[in-house]
Amino acid sequence: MVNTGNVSQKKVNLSNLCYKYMRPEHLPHIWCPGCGNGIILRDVVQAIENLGLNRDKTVIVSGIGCSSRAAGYVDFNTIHTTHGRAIAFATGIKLARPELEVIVIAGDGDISAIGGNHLIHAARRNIGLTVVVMNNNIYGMTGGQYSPTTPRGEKGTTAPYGNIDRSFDIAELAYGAGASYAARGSAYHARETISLIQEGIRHQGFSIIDVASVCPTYYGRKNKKGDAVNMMKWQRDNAVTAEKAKNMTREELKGKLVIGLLHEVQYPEFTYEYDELIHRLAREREQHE
Ligand SMILES: Cc1ncc(C[n+]2csc(CCOP(=O)(O)OP(=O)(O)O)c2C)c(N)n1
Ligand code: SF4
Ligand SMILES: [Mg+2]
Repeated sequence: MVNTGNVSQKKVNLSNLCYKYMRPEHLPHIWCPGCGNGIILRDVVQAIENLGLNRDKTVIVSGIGCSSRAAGYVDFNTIHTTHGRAIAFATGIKLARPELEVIVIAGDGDISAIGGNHLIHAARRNIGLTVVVMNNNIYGMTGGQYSPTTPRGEKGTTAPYGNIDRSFDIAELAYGAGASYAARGSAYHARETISLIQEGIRHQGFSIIDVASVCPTYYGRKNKKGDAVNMMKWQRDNAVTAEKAKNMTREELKGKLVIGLLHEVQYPEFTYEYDELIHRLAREREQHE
C-alpha cells in the first residue's frame, strides 16, 4: 500500500494500520518510488492510532501538492482544498466545531509561499490546529520549481543556476509568529516523528511539525543527491537533536538537520478564548436586560 521505506518499526503492525485507515478505492497513490510522503503519512496515522483518537472526530485538511494528496488516502473526515488555503479551511472547521481534532497536512510551498500569510496568522492566534509539513524543499507536483525552503545555492527549474534566496525555517517562522509548539522530524526518523506528531496533537494551541521529506524525482535529481536511499542516509548522518543543537554554534549547525522538540510554550488557545468571550458578552447582556 503506502510506500514505507526501510525504517524498521518495532511494535507497529503496518498491515493492520493500512487496513484500518486507508481508503483502498483511492489507491494506488500518486507518489513516486522512494518519495518520503508515504512514510510521513504513516507517521501521522500511527500518532492518531497511538492517541486512540475517534476517527469521526478527526479531520485531515490539505491544500494542493504531491503532499496534499495525503488527505484523500486516509479514512477520516478529510477535505482536499485549494493551494495554500488549507489553514484557512482548517480554521473555519475548528471555529465551528472546536471539539474536533483538526490536522493539516501540507507541502513546504503550500504552507510557506502562497499560504504563508495564513500560517503566520493562525500561529499568532494560537488556534488549536496541528500542522504537519511534508517538506521536500521544492514544488514537487508542478515539476521542481524552487520553494521558500530550497536551500540557498541549490537548484530548481526556476533556479537553474542556483537559488539566491535565503530559505525559511518553517518551524522557527511559525514559532516566531506565535505558534506554541514547534518541532522537526524527518522521513528517516520515523519513531521520533510519530512521537513529535503525537505531542503536537495533544498540545492545546497551534502546533507545527516540520518533517523533512525526500523527493528523489525533482529535488534529488536536480541537486545530484543520489537516489532515495542516499537521501535518507543523508538525513540519518546529518541529523542533530534539538538538545545537542543548543550547544552548537551557527557555523557548526550549517548543513545539519535539527530534529526534535524546538519550542513548547503554554498560552490560551483561540477557540477557547473566543468561546469565553461569547459567554462573557451573553452574561453581560442578561445583566442589562
Ligand atoms: C492558486 C494556485 N496556484 C498555483 C497552483 C499550482 N500548484 C499546484 S501544487 C503547487 C506547489 C506544490 O509544492 P508544495 O506545496 O511544496 O507541495 P509538493 O508538491 O512539493 O508536495 C503549485 C504552485 C495551484 N494549484 N493553485
Ligand atoms: S515528485 Fe517528489 S514529492 Fe512528488 S511524489 Fe514524486 S518524489 Fe514525491
Ligand atoms: Mg514541496
